Order: sequence, then structure tokens, then C-alpha cells
Amino acid sequence: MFAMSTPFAYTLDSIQERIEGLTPTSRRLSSLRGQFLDSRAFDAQLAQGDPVLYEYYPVHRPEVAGELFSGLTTLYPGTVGGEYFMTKGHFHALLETGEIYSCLSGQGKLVMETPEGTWQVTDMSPGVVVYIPPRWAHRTVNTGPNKFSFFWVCPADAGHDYGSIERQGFRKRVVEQNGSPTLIDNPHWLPPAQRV
Ligand code: PAN
Ligand code: ZN
Repeated sequence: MFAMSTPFAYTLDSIQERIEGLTPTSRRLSSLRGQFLDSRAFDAQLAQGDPVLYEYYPVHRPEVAGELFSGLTTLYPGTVGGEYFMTKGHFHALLETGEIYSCLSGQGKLVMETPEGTWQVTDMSPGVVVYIPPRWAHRTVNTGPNKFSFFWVCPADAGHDYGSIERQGFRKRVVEQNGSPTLIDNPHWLPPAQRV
């Protein structure tokens, strides 16, 4: 089905936060409508412009078992109503697949949870590698004043399931309080048995 592949190399340029030779995919503020807690602040910010919140460079491979999907994501600094800029976040469509995130620059948090609502939030700074086990949804949050970038690798057939996160968000949100990143409960989050 797919041509036999041969080993290949690519260059993660951590200074310019890109993978040489690839074009990034961008997600703008408008693509995160409904994801930030303060929708008024979101609308007010969007009225001023639609900045890029993050960019990623996916190194695509055939979406079959055994192949690996990898790339680089860079999340810009900022907040919406005090909530730090973040990625959309997702479960993998093949729930039983994990992922590795490795921080290259900046400061952030990796917010994770299972379908049952067990959660964990892990600090990321350069050199930190986080193992995301199968079944754990994941979202990154830039809590620093500079760009936050990380390398990732997961099974190429993992796929992305954004649906449940788009509907209610993660159980924990990361907001700036007294100048520091603070975890708060997401008032919209419901345990699985109470969801419609
Ligand atoms: C990452 C993410 C990437 C963008 O490659 O897809 O950082 O985040 P969203 O997909 O949540 O917008 C990954 O976890 N892939 O599986
Ligand atoms: Zn993922």
C-alpha cells in the first residue's frame, strides 16, 4: 500500500522554533471560540484582531499502526480574561495511544485528564519530557512571557478527538492570579454520568 520507507532526518531549529523545510499550520484566536472561560473578554479581544495563538509543524507519516507522527508546536504568550493562551487539546481518536512531549523553550503546563475525570497538570520547562499515557487527553498552556515550544511524537494512527473538550473543556483551567499561574476548577466540567 505505502512505499517502503527509509530512515530520514530533520532539523528542529529551537532558536527560530521551526522545522527546517516545513510550513507551519496556524491556529488563531478565532479557532478557540468557546474554549476560554470569559467569553466577553474573548469577543473583546477578537474585535481588536485575530492573532495566531500557536503554530505547529507536523511531520506527516501514513496513518497506520507502527508509523510515528512527530513535530514541533510553538504557543505564543498571552491571556484571554486572565486565562493563559492554550492549545485546543484533545483525546486521541484511538484512545489507547500515548504521546511524548519534550519542552524545548519557554515555560508552560501540560493539562491532562482521563475520560473518567482523573486529572494531572505537569510543569514544563526546557529539558522536561512528559510521558502522556494512553487514554489521557492533553492540552498545553503557555504560562510564561516568551514563546513556549515543545517536540512531540505519537503513533501515526492515533488521530485527534476534539469533541468532548470543545463541549466542556478540561476539568482544570490555568489562570493568572496575583501574577502567578494558578489552577482553578472549570465550572462547566461535568462528571461523565451527568453529561447529556
Ligand atoms: C500535538 C498537538 C499540537 C496542537 O501535536 O496536536 O500541539 O494541539 P491541538 O491538536 O490540541 O490543537 C499532539 O498532541 N498530537 O497528538
Ligand atoms: Zn496528542
